[in-house]
Amino acid sequence: MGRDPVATYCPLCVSRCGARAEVDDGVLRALLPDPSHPTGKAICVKGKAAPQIVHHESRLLHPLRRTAPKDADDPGWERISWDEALGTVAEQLTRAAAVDGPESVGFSSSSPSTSAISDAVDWVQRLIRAFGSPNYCTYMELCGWGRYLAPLYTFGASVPGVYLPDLDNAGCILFWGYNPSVARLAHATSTVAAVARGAKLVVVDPRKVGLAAKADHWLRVRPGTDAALALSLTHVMIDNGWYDADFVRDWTNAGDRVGEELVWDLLVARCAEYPPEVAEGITGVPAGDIVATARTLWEARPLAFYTWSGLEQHSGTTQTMRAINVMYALTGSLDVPGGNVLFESVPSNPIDGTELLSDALAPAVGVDTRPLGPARFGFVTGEDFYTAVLDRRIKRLVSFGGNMVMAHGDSRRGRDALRSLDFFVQADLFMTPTAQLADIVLPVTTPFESEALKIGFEYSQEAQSLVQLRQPLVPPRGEARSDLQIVFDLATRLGLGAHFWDGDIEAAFRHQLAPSGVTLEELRADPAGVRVPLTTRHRKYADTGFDTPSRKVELYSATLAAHGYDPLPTFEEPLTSPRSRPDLADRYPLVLSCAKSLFFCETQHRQIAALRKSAPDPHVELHPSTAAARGVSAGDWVSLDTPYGSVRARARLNANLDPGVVFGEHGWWDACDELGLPGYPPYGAGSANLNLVLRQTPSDPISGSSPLRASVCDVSPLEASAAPGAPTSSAVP
Ligand SMILES: Nc1nc2c(c(=O)[nH]1)N[C@H]1C(S)=C(S)[C@@H](COP(=O)(O)OP(=O)(O)OC[C@H]3O[C@@H](n4cnc5c(=O)[nH]c(N)nc54)[C@H](O)[C@@H]3O)O[C@H]1N2
Ligand SMILES: Nc1nc2c(c(=O)[nH]1)N[C@H]1C(S)=C(S)[C@@H](COP(=O)(O)OP(=O)(O)OC[C@H]3O[C@@H](n4cnc5c(=O)[nH]c(N)nc54)[C@H](O)[C@@H]3O)O[C@H]1N2
Ligand code: SF4
Ligand SMILES: [Mo]
Repeated sequence: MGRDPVATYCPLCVSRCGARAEVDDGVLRALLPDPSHPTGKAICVKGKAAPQIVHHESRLLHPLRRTAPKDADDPGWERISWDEALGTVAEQLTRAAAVDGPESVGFSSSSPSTSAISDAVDWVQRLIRAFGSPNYCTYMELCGWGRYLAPLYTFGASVPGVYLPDLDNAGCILFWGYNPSVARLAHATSTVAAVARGAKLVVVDPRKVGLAAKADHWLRVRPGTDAALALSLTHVMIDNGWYDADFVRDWTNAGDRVGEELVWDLLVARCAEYPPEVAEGITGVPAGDIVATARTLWEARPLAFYTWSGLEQHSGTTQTMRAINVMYALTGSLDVPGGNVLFESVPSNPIDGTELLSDALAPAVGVDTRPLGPARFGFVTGEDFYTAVLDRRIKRLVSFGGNMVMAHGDSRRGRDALRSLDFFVQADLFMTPTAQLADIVLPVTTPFESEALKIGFEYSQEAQSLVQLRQPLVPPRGEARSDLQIVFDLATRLGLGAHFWDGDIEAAFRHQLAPSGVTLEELRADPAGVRVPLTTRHRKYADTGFDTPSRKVELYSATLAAHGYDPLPTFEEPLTSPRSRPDLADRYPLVLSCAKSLFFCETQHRQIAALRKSAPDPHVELHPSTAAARGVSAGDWVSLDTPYGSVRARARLNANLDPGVVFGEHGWWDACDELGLPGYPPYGAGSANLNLVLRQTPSDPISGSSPLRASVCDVSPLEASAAPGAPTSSAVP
């Protein structure tokens, strides 16, 4: 490979930034921004650290087999060949399907928002469907429910997950429980440009972070009370006539009757329960700010909005999203220029295997208890997955990335569940607390060692028009293989080759691309990609209505009513907060939430020196007065205490926080040997694993979301002698 930078993109997180790579002698030297790429205006610190990730000494390089029992401190890893590894997996799965049915095999993957599994996730789904298991445990209930699935009950479509904010044309942008400055760089850069051209910005977040500093309104909501805020905003909008009456009349079910009552009157009455003064008492947002924000949302429309994980991990996530969706519907901004728009996409053949779903497919785990939840769409929640493993309905697990025990609440329960599996194979880049529980570990390439096809980059019509074949920049390290190669090889060994072009990935890409008119040869010739001209169509609902039972936007959902849920958006105090748990509030008076780190993706990257040097220790953020009352100073090691145990972190003081609110960080376990910085045990004393002291229950009754973001807690000083000392190895007990 030459020294000229190669056009590529970084798939390490959801932003998928266009980039140019400097490669020298089989070594990735640097990743640089590519302003000519629709997502390439900037590269974040993690992208800049890509060379260190690729070439890190602790990468997994060979397939491994466990030789010691699951509860042994040392799994006794033994190097095996790919043939033996995949042969064993295929044999285990074939036997499982014959003896217990394919549904006894669970599949899992990392979230495509935090990893390059986005390269392969549709193919993973195809494999699961071809194999015939209904049980795919990913993080939909923690990460995708509010954007993708809950809005189906309002709009019949994924708003804001697929109907993305048209930031280039928005009059007003609303980010609710979403911090793109950390989480999705390409959204952040477009928003900065939008604000510079005069768009209004509203940020709803308990912390004043990221774009909140630039916002016209920053609403400091008490964690988990967002539904009350949304209902109050809607109340103010209705009360003042700040809503699109034509859209409401023509395109929502406001005019339908429920018994004697008009849906509209029911909604008006529900919202009237939350006048701004009442909402202030619940949410902590001053009544005047609620009124002023409602005015801006209306007067500065079209409104483009995005919500994300600040709203996803709550006992009331679904109703919160319903409340925000209904408020959004009233602005009439859906699918209009500058609103949330479904951009046209390059025609391609779907490859996620939907056509392979058969009527004989067993029901997914959890569909009986939450019939409208993720299981309805083939996703098993972490809570339900652990239960099904512990009661032996699921006996085997095939996992493409994902650090399940660290990422789901109740890590100990996760460990016990994974230990009890008959067979568990994990494909990953690094050894993790989850991989440590596997029978076989498969080494996976970083995306910079592998090829992937990306059809559309989502953010805008321009971005959607780009098709790019990302080429390997450096050779695979050791014997590592891409997820795509593993899926295709495994499918062939399972006798499913007919659905996988007999293992020929190139033939599969050609099939996928066929309707686009773009060829693999064109893509290979230009690593920067090929653009297919596309024109946005707006107000597509005018063709056939919305994809809901009433063909309209459902302010009132008969589907929810039929299953015993409140058909109107509603607020319920978070079930784990001090107000809900007066029995615990004396001992644990503070509310604990959490947020992502700029420097790491979720539970990854603590071993990368270029990143860890900027964030050497786990932190907990608290108000200076809250700290002072507990004898805690900035930088002190503290104990973060919940009813389920204690973990450690360093205090960071933040005067913008509500004094009753504390923010933690999850994902701390790995050491950084290069900097001599310690790892932390995932389960025992001395742990810094936030999810060790959080629970999967009480979960959202509709979606099964875990309450990771509004739980009772307290903070106390940690004895100096108990503060982390000598580095522990990154090997996990
Ligand atoms: N750098 C980096 N980027 C990432 C990731 C990462 O780990 N690191 N992870 C990727 C993944 S998997 C995801 S899902 C996305 C998530 O992206 P985001 O959703 O932006 O991530 P968070 O920081 O968890 O949450 C967003 C904001 O919600 C706020 N928040 C917390 N509790 C509440 C609440 O109760 N109500 C409201 N209104 N806000 C609340 C937090 O203060 C935070 O600023 O990011 C992706 N990108
Ligand atoms: N308390 C708390 N818990 C949370 C969250 C939170 O905000 N707070 N966030 C939740 C959210 S939004 C999500 S999405 C989940 C994320 O949970 P996970 O999807 O488990 O994400 P990560 O922790 O980033 O772990 C990714 C794993 O996949 C591996 N990996 C990375 N890239 C690849 C690849 O290309 N192929 C393969 N095979 N493996 C790869 C990494 O080495 C790592 O082991 O965590 C959830 N857990
Ligand atoms: S934000 Fe950073 S990690 Fe994510 S895709 Fe862009 S450069 Fe890569
Ligand atoms: Mo996520």
